[in-house]
Amino acid sequence: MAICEDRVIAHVDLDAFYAQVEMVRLGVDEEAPLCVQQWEGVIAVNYPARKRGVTRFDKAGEVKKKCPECILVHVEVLSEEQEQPKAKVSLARYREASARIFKLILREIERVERASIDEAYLDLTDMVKKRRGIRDNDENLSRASDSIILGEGLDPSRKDDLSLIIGSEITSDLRRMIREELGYTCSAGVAHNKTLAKLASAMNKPNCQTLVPNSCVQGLMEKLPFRKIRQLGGKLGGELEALGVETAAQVQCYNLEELSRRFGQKDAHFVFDIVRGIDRSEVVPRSKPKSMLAAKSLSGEQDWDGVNRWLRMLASELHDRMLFDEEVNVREARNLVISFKSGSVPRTTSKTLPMPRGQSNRLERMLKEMQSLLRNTPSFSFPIDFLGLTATNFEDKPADNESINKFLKPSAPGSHQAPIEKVQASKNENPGIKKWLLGPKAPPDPEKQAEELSQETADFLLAKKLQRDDDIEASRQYSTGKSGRAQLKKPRRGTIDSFLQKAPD
Ligand code: DCP
Ligand code: CA
Repeated sequence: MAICEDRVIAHVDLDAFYAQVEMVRLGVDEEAPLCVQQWEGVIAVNYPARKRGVTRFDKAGEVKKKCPECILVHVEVLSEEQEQPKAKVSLARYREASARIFKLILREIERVERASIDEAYLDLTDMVKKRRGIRDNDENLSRASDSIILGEGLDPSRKDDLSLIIGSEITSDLRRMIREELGYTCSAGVAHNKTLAKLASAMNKPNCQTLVPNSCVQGLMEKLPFRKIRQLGGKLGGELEALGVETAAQVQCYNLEELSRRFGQKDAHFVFDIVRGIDRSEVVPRSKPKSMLAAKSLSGEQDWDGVNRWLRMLASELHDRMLFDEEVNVREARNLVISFKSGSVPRTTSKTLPMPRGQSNRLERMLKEMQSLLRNTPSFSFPIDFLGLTATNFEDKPADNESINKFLKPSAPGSHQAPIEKVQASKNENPGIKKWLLGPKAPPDPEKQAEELSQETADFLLAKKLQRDDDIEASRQYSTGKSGRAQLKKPRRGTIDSFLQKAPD
């Protein structure tokens, strides 16, 4: 099969991310069960709590029943009113932690694509090539340090396997740095493309990395439900399902002609390749969010007083984040998208405004312009069930030599990290920063961007959900020991088995 690729790609995913952020912030013991709570729901569960049967679908009360010693930390609430319908939560702590992590990753790795708040793809190809040149005769290369290897093992005399071993060393070093400097554990997949790396990173959580040699890919596809492949989680996957197939290998039975008839040529080629573990998509250097959304589902606001109160709260949150972003990423949003849902209309409507320029008095100017726009929009009618504000269309600002690094300076695990207020206090210093990464400019259509953002979120959640059920089954029979001999390996620390047995989280 023509999957042999020269590239080495890693996918890094923080373990129980929000929960770890709270553990580090509060100095909680690593073995202590902890969940992050948002009102009555649970949004992150650490691994000690998962061991005790707690899942992300539990309510706070159920968590306490299952695990009375579990520490429940509520996400930050912005308003003084602590009641759900009146208050707005803030995810600033997690965004800040994410910024620190990406800063560290970018210090070590050149080509980084931010996939979500706690996930990144790394293209290690060039780094691997450089190291390979000086390490050809290094006997230690027969091992892949602390990784679980899928399939028949690795053969260091093969160029592709050797690259994977070196890639695993780089990834392992990076994970150690994240752990030692910031206090967080993460898991990783190392493979020859993004899709395989992403599949692998979830296989042996927490705090472990999994390698996907080319030789194991067909075996993996034999058992892999194709829905677990990130890009086949959505509509395309649904259409494939209608064919009555379940595994990636079953989809391989359809030739290109048949697939083209059903899905059109472009999708057919994509499906044909992906179910064989072939993915040519590039790691697109990008470490900054494409847009920023502050939103709230409402219980039918009936008048302007209620709507204005929410507009102010959302705009204020968005504005704080913009200030932080302007300093860290040296760029400014050019557009402001207001999205709303009126009770009588089934769809969400979005309207775009130019973002008021300059920081002085900007929050008030944003509010004034939004109110005026909504008052002149006939489809804006009470009751209002949803309001969302998106900052989009970012443009780089000229950088100066000052740096925001002080705000992102790692703090020792357990210590308090720089609060976001510090960043606001410095807003007039106009600091510059060495750009984190030269990424492509945001696409020009802000409404499309807002749509993409919500689609991204939906895809992300769906992909996560699908990932968690039983895809690891497919890999379980293809793990080997470090000897490289084929065997049905009992994974280190039983991580795959426990992952398989646990309730979906
Ligand atoms: N998150 C959320 N609501 C969801 C899914 C996730 O608020 N439905 C937040 C909390 C998570 C963070 O996003 O900590 C990252 O999501 P992940 O799906 O990566 O889950 P975790 O990092 O918590 O766990 P894992 O170790 O399985 O990656
Ligand atoms: Ca995660």
